[in-house]
Amino acid sequence: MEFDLTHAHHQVRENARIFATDHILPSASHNDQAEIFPHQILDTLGPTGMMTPTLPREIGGLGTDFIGEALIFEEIGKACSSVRTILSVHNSLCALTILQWGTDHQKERYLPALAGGKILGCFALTEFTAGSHATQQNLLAKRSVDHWILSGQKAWVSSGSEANLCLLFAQTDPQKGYRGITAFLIPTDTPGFHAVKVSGKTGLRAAHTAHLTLEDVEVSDEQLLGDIGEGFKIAMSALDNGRFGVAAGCLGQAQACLEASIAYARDRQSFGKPLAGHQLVQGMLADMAVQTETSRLLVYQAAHLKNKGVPNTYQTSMAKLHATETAVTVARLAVQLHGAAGYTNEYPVERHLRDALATTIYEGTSQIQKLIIGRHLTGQSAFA
Ligand code: COS
Repeated sequence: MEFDLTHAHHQVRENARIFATDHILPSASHNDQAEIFPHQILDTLGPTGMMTPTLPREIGGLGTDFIGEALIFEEIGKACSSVRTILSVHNSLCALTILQWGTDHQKERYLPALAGGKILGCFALTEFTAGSHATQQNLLAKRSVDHWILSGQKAWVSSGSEANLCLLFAQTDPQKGYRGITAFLIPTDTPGFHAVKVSGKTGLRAAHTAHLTLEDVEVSDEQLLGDIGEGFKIAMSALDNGRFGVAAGCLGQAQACLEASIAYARDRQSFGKPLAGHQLVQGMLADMAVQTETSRLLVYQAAHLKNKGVPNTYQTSMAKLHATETAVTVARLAVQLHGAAGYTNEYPVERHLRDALATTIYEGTSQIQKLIIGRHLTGQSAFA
């Protein structure tokens, strides 16, 4: 594995850092408090190609590789995990899945618009009774002459109330279990498609989450993504990309909390010297740094495998598990190190702590990641 970044990677990171500093960070706290979905930021981000980092330049992406994507998501995650969440769903779960599984017509129709930020994508797999147990899909797609009629509900869909295009999974043949699940591409303005924003979230408050209800939504065969019955495999392949983006964003959150803590510890005086001179504070910073750097290595390892196009579910789950749990631990230590001030929105660390809590739950909980890792190590499935 190559540890040095190329000149192009440095450039990608610098551009992402400048964008995040100039356009994302200034409104991150306000958008969080007021629950404002950052449409303006996305409008500015679209033309840069950074909304879909690995898509080719010809169709509006940035044309970088997965290390480049990790660098962008790290920089954006440092500034605002809500924006990074929106991008993870848009790029990793929606656009990249269309790139991998779509027909030429679907790619031509959707990818340039997704890449340029002209439309926003979301991903609807979870249901009220199908979270970790994702094979238990209840939303039904029934065949009717030459089209499909979809009815049922989806839960906890990131960007569900804001997106224009929904990659949605439905049961087309309940007798076949997960082999009866099929993926559909559905414009959210299709009659019968309803989204209701969830309120009262602890964190990621600028990244709106919605519950969806589909009432006899009519969908054509052209809107199938992949073949009938291939949906679960498509969902799992999408999550290999999604979990990677989450891990990279959480690396950014941990890095932000570490940097904020170092700055605070150097500045703040206690017992006649800077906090940074106290042994227990140095111990906290050392723990934060080691955990953060371990996340970085795991994210880069997963990126390296993705660049080679080889299976990476095991390494991606390790990166997701470690980086999300680390973001929580490091943000928690950062709040502690900042003392009472860290418990207010005067500093960004409390926002990072609230935001990080969601990342150990969405796109597969930490417990699910451990069971995927355990299955890889033992050959035994705890899900069977
Ligand atoms: N890429 C492509 N195909 C995959 C895959 C992957 N990463 N992982 C599994 N598959 C395929 C398998 O090959 C299998 O297909 P075949 O039977 O044709 O061989 C099929 O998918 C079923 O796989 P598996 O046996 O692993 O399914 P399980 O029921 O054991 O999966 C877990 C269990 C828990 C891993 C899965 O349900 C899961 O990831 N749950 C969490 C869901 C989640 O993250 N939800 C959040 C949604 S987004 S907020």
